[in-house]
Amino acid sequence: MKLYYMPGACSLAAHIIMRETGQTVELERVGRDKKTEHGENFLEVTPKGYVPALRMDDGEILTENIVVHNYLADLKPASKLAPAHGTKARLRQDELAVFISTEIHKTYGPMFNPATPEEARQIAKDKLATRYAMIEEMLADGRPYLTGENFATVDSYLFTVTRWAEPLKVDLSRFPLLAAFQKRVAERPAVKAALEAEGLVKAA
Ligand SMILES: N[C@@H](CCC(=O)N[C@@H](CS)C(=O)NCC(=O)O)C(=O)O
Repeated sequence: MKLYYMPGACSLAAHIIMRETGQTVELERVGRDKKTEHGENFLEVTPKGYVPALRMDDGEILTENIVVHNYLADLKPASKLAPAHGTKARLRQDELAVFISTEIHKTYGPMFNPATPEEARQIAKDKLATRYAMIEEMLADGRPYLTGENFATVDSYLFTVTRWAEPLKVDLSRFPLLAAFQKRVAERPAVKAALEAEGLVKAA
């Protein structure tokens, strides 16, 4: 399997999941010009032009974060990154994944565009504050990860998008449990390895 990625983009979540589940990690970096590091035209890989895109072993391309995350986790159920299909636990995890995607990930999106005016940035920041308050509330019972004791796909996703707060000047200082969560996830060996492989931290 090959993961098309951009360093530090949302594709980091799938990358972490591949490492957490012990799958062989083949990475292909995509540039802003939509050319990959080995000269592929990324728009021919996926006309959406978005990472993550996963080239599966049968050669087909899979896109959309949540679907890619669940596919990778379901390949390795023993890793327990996603509960079994058809269970209430899976339903709740999927609910959370969609919340992270539509309410958090996609709220950051416009802030990456230098043309987005300050007023729109502030609206996005205010919305993020209300969404992160809900995450903080979830963590208030002392659970280490979003769904409880086990690291799951949604933890990888939340960690990845929340890394953008600092460069985009989103103030998360009101959320100490979230800060502890980010630190906890960053300390996982698979996460460290993914961050190093994408050049986001220096190798220890
Ligand atoms: N609907 C897609 C969106 C993925 C997405 O937003 N990818 C961003 C990186 S986080 C991207 O590839 N942006 C490149 C661009 O806008 O040209 C999903 O949920 O997977």
